[in-house]
Amino acid sequence: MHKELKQLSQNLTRLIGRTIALAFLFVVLVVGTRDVLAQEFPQHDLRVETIAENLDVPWAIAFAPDGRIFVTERTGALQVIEDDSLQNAPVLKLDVGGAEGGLLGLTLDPNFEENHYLYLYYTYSEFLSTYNRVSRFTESNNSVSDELVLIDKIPGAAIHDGGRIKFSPDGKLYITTGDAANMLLAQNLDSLAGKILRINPDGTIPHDNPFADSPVYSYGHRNPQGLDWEPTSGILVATEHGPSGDKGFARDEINIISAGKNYGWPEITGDEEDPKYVSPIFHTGDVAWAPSGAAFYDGNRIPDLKGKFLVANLRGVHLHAFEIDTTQGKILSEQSLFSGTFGRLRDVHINDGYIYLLTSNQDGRGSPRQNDDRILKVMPLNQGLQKETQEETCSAGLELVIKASNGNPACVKPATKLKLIERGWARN
Ligand SMILES: [Ca+2]
Repeated sequence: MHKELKQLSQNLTRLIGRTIALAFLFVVLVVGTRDVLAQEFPQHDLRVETIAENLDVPWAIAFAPDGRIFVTERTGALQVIEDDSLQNAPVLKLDVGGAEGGLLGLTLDPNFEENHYLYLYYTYSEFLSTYNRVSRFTESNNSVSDELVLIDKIPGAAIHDGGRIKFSPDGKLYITTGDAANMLLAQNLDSLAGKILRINPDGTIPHDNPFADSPVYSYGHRNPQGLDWEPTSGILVATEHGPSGDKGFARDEINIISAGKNYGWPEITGDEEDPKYVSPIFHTGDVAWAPSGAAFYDGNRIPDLKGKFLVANLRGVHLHAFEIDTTQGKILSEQSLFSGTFGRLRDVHINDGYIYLLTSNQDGRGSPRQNDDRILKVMPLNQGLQKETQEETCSAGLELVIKASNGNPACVKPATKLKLIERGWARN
């Protein structure tokens, strides 16, 4: 009897042990899988999904009107995501130089649907020198050709290569350049280093630039890597890496950029003031955030972030949201999102009211997680849950089409919609 009881007790213990192990496995499998696919942030009413992974230091992202997503990898490849999947073959593979330089900025022509022009900023080596250039390519069927160099011999180095390119609302191409590890160049108006440049889309110099026959728009910058225009005022705001590497204090900056102004590097930093220079409207003091890409949130899907200036931070491992009074140059409020969750963030981009983030944990300064680097899509918390039933809506000025091949919805310009339907790519 005792023996049977002992046996029964042993069996029960084993059964409980297995049940616990199975339950644990279930939690690991289910929660683990969920962790890769989507993460919820109830405190912000947000949900984050991974839309591409195993990228190699993604640096900039651009959305074509036909639904394709282009992304640069710093190591030299331009990749494309089509039908929700990262294509095997890169659009372009460039031989790049410059350690922390490489294939950096990317933007599409505002009239991409007509001309298929795609712009890239990249670092290259020539003999013993390192330079950066901005080139225009023509895209066709996920490949590019006909490189036209728009601006060349921007001083480059292993660090401080700038690299963000963006079209302004008035159709000029803006380019951020770093001081190429030579701080004196930032104050030299004859050098393209440590500047924000402004050119026409064909590489010529706009007649209304602040310095005659010069692409220089503003100067005295150390290493700006993010910029965007406030949608309501049209005011340009830029992020800039402060001198944690040169001077031992961080002082990463947010600047309001005006034509022809001098932003002080390396003469003043932080709260220092001098009538010759423009001081930042915000700096990070002793803490290095290493701010990179930035974008004003102009969508409607996430009302809490409406109008806010979002900044992707590398060393700060978070997304920062600033409410800025741009005409007064004052920060009204600020908040930190996703702190530490995704690691280093290189860029933030808004498309159709969603926020896209690029992680940068493979860049040699981070701790890569499983499936890094990734492209993340930030959406309202309830969006994913209601995906099946919720009717798709598009932002103002865009219309909904259904892709013929897979039934997926897409938001496009009305003129594009007609063309896509004509080509049989989409149906109503
Ligand atoms: Ca400054």
